[in-house]
Amino acid sequence: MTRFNKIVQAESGFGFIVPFIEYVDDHKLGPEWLFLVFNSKTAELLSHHQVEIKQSFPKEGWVEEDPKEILQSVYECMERTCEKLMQHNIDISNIKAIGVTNQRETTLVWDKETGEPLYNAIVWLDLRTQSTVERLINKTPGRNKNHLRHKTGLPISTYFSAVKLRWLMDNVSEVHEAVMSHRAMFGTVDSWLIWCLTGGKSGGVHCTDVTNASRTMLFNIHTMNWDPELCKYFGIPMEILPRVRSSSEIYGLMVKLDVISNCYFEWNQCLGDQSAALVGQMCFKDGQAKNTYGTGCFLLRNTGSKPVMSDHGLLTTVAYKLGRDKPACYALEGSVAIAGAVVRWLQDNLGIIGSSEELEKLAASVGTSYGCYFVPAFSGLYAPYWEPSARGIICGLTQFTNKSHVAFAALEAVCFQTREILDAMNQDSGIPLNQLQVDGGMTSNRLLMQLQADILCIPVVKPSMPETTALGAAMAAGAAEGVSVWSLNPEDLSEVTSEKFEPQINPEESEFRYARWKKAVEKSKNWETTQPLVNGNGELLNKPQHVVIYF
Ligand SMILES: *[C@@H]1O[C@H](CO)[C@@H](O)[C@H](O)[C@H]1NC(C)=O
Ligand SMILES: *[C@@H]1O[C@H](CO)[C@@H](O)[C@H](O)[C@H]1NC(C)=O
Ligand SMILES: *[C@H]1O[C@H](CO)[C@@H](O)[C@H](O)[C@H]1NC(C)=O
Repeated sequence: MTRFNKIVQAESGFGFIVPFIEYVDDHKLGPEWLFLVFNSKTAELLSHHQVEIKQSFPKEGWVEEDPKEILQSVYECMERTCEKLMQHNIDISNIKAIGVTNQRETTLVWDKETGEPLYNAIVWLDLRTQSTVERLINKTPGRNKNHLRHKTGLPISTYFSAVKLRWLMDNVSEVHEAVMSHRAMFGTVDSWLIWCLTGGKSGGVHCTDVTNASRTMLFNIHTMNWDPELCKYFGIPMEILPRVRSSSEIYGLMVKLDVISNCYFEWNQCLGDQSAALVGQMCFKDGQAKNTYGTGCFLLRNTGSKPVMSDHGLLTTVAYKLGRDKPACYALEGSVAIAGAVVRWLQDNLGIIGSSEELEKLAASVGTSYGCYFVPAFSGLYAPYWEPSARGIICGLTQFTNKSHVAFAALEAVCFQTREILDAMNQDSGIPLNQLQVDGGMTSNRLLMQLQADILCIPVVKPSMPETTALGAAMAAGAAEGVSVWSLNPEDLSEVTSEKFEPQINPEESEFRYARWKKAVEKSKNWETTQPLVNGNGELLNKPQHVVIYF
């Protein structure tokens, strides 16, 4: 059992246990569900269980998950966790609230009368809606992908739920019919779980929180409501949308499950995974930022009660709203598509390493890339470039270069990409960040953390406790009105113990390397063209490729 440092004090101080359901997509494993139970007095992890779930890839660029498997794996996690708690003589009737963290954007539609999902969940990084997105953008004045940004904070992209939902209504007859006959319910994974766990077809609660809603493209981040104009734009009937709630309140009473005897869960709560990490990292103040290193990287910077519209390709998103009457807090967000994924690529596609630990060893053995730069633009470049035609390159190779240098360059690439987003954030907000808080699977790589500090020229701070996202969700659940086993007042929170990586190279060297990286990025651009290549007889030589991700 992992012991966490004491970081929060319970208001009532009785050590209630606050579990949450967590979705993890680390770079080492497939996605999995966890059920974790914390002691709300000591923030100690009491017990947990995890179950891996499958993703299917029916066509190139398509990514799906089975909603029933998601639900089953959550049930299994809960059951096993409760068994473990009972083995340790912990009274599970102390469980007062459940939180959930999951991916945003992933889109589900189910039938409220039968309780059955009508199609697989379409996962956030699925690219099937590319042509829909292109069509929508072509229809906007000036072919402007930022046409809806003033309301949503988002560019029109395959990333967000609205286009996925549109695709389901157009292409899946069961979904179409259910929508026509008023039986359809739409939701992200959290909505699906809450609905099922609060009774499903017999009175389940259909809701989501503001952070998930803000990533559908149907939600107005200023009014904090579903927007009738946006719904009309995408042709989506508002009756299928979940009710939008704050990130920390009681959503409903959990039904007693067959699988868990003697276990009465009372409340539900949700918080977006990235936002949960922000809460778990105690980034409550305007200007604080954190980076989560997983398959990709997600940087969030708290901008307080004010939504800041980005001029540098970042997303404006709702970070959290901790209570029904509490103000919403906004964030600027930037994503690096390929971070941990580059480690997997070196392992699975090139076979030059056997594990991610080996990568760190190899890279550490040389301590330099020896002038080698690796731009992993496997699916184009994201923020701040938005160059869908870019492709990955490894450049600066010499006779001397070996796999250790390439390994080092791969780690550096994660750091350079983070710096690019941070620079964009600094420009948008006008105030440079003075330290970066980090979490996620890759932060166990100490070399990476040191490199990150060197390349950013600011300290990188890593909490000693790894499960910050989970703890954030549990804290929001525990702080909900009517539960109140945790206080989220900054004065009540003691300092998180953390490890700090200070920059160790001089800023000139850092700038020099960053400038070289930028040069490498330039070389990666304009590689893949969407123009089909035609031979002398007008025959197609290659199939047109549309690996285009708009932001
Ligand atoms: C989905 O529906 C759209 C609009 O009707 C159509 O253009 C597209 O070809 C369909 N895609 C698939 C995979 O069926
Ligand atoms: C790569 O080259 C460096 C410098 O010559 C050397 O120290 C290192 O062991 C080499 N690594 C591999 C895997 O050959
Ligand atoms: C919304 O999406 C995020 C994914 O980032 C998830 O963690 C959260 O639990 C979802 N739902 C709610 C109600 O918060």
